[in-house]
Amino acid sequence: MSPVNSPMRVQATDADSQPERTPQLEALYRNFEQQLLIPLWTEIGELMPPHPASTALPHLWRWKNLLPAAEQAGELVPVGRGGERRAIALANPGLGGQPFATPTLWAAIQYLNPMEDAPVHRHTQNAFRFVVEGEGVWTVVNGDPVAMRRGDFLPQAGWHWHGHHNRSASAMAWIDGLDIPFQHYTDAAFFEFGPDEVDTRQAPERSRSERLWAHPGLRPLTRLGPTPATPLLAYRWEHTDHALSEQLALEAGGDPVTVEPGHAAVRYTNPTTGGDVLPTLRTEFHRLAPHTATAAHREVGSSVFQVFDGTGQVSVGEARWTVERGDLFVVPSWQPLTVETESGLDLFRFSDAPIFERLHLDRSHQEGIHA
Ligand code: 1HN
Repeated sequence: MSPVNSPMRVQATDADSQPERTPQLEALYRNFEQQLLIPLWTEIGELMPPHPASTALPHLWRWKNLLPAAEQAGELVPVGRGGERRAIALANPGLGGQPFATPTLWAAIQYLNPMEDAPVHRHTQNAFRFVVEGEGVWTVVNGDPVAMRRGDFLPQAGWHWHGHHNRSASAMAWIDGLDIPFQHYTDAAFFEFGPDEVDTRQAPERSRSERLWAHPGLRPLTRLGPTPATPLLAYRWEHTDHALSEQLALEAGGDPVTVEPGHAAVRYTNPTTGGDVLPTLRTEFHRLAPHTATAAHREVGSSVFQVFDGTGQVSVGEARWTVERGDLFVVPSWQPLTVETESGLDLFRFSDAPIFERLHLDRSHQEGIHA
């Protein structure tokens, strides 16, 4: 049914403002339809909502279901040129069956068996890996082999060559985040295959990027200019963990350094700018101390969270879940989020916030604070 003839669409606007459906008006609407014209007066409710009303839904994917599905894919589906990656995308139930977690964000679980290689390619989409368990895979980004271990965050900017290798005795799974939906809607994406030869150099303990960039507050004098994406290819768990435990320890000593009581948080940043690691993606790690509840918070733009450790209760809009290690959930634009935990909870988060900030469309609201 076409939009103009759809009773749903007309009801979405103020029915009193709609003209009487005379035969002449029906004829005009048919004429519009034939000419591919749509009058604003039947559409305005949906196009100009009083606040963001995402069709994306709050949704939870449980790691205990995701991981066995990825393992089965590991048995049944080879990885190689063409398919490129054994990545299984989270498809938001409000987004019409597309492989999109939110209107802007892709999230997937990726799985690589022992001795497997995911071939080299590059694309304009910005990407990262986050590892919730396991090790043994390394990713080679523009020729720099980078080991992947539990808790590590590995950004990889658009148009960088990359392939993944597993030469260990065990299979490994991790999550991928990319800005694929955003680049798809905006017709911005390019893709190229890389060489088929496999680069089997085992990743050293520290990648070249870490040897250059992973020294707090210090940068090479030959690399003083800003770069749009971070040159550091691995943010190691020991640093993230330590930064968060220090915030909570300082707070316990009376120093108000946390975002709210019991809630420590860090943002992964580009050391050349202090801004977000990737032009379109913001990534953060949040740690809630035991017996903590956050205030309800909402913001323009969407997020995906993965539980790294602990258990808790999460509510997003009308949805409420008990979450545990590995679980992934989606927070659509402007839906209020609250998190509570008795045991303590570690959460990795990624969002599209840099896009909205750069366009001055960012807005947020925290319970008790008037933004
Ligand atoms: C990709 O290159 C990776 O490099 C993961 O691991 C997921 C999804 C769509 C297109 C390219 C990766 C991807 C992807």
